[in-house]
Amino acid sequence: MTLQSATLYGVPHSLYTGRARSYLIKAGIAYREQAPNTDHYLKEVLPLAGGRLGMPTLELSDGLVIRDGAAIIDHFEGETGHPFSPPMPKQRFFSRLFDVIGAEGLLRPAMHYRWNFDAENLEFLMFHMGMITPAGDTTMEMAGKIAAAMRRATVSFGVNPQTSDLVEQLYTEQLAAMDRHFAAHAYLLGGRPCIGDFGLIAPMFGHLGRDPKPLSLMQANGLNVFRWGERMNRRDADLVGFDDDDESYLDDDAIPATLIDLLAVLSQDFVPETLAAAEVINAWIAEQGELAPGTECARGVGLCKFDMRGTTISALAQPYRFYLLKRTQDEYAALGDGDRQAVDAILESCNMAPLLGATLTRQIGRKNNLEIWL
Ligand SMILES: N[C@@H](CCC(=O)N[C@@H](CS)C(=O)NCC(=O)O)C(=O)O
Repeated sequence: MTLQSATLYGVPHSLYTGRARSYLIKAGIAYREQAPNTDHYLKEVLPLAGGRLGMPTLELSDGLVIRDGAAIIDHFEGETGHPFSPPMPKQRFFSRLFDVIGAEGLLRPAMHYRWNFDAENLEFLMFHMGMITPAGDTTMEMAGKIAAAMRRATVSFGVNPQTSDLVEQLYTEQLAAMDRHFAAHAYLLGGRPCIGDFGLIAPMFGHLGRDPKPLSLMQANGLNVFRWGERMNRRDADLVGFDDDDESYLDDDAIPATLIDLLAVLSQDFVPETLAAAEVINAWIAEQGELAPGTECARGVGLCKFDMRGTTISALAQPYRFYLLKRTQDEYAALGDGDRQAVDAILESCNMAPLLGATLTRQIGRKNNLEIWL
């Protein structure tokens, strides 16, 4: 099999582009990155991407177009023998769990630290917003419109004046727990990145590891996370600073204690939000009556409400979270008895066990580069 050169449609500051980019770098796939605003993209690529303008989208030299970061990673994993899916079952389960938590579960701090610190970030952000608009007189006006839409999205993910202190408090704890992990291990599961590392890099690079305000927080309070972010954007394993230069997953299907501690912190909003979102989406499905198979999944289908340390958070209920979570649940279903008991004990200890029962009444698939209801 020959790996082809690819064009990655994305921009430096895009959360989801960061996940696909890191994968391409680590997998050694030749690519060039372009903003999704060229004539070629709009006329040739976008129609093949289901008509959905979204970053990342990948175009291969044979004309194949793949929209969606998970689908891009799936494509190459499938072609190359799954080099970033741990071969051992427990590690494979936790890799998938981190993929969904990383890609979908840290949008509040990512958006808050980007859009609610204008003194530190605004000039930097407007420079970057200009990258996704077509060149011309109206560029800055359009950049302003994109920024306004992103501020609205920040609120829809659950950040507002009543919740922002809590978002900051929780992110401080999450960053500290990540820092303790990456002080001991170069990647989530040892000396080699797994699918979960790519999910986690999505919020931790483009937003939280790059915008001025959160970057300064990370450099002050999460140096080991900062180094992991660098490592995730380098071709080599970059184990500088570690005595152990073993570039493999931890022996014996081990799940490190620091990772379990991190999951306990991440569970605090990820679990109640996921349970609340499942309820809202399932009620929405029930209300649809005839939801024809093949109908495109909307980004959100209503607001879910959940309690977090005495504060009510109201956030968009997004079906896509369950598309990724199902893959984690499928890994769980494939575990043998001994491994299942071990995973159960870990999930109980970090309060993540309820996720196993958070399912939708309709499954989500993909067709023509779009997520659809099956
Ligand atoms: N599920 C997609 C989400 C992609 C996504 O939301 N990308 C953002 C940029 S980071 C975007 O393009 N937003 C504009 C839109 O969706 O219209 C993935 O994982 O790739």
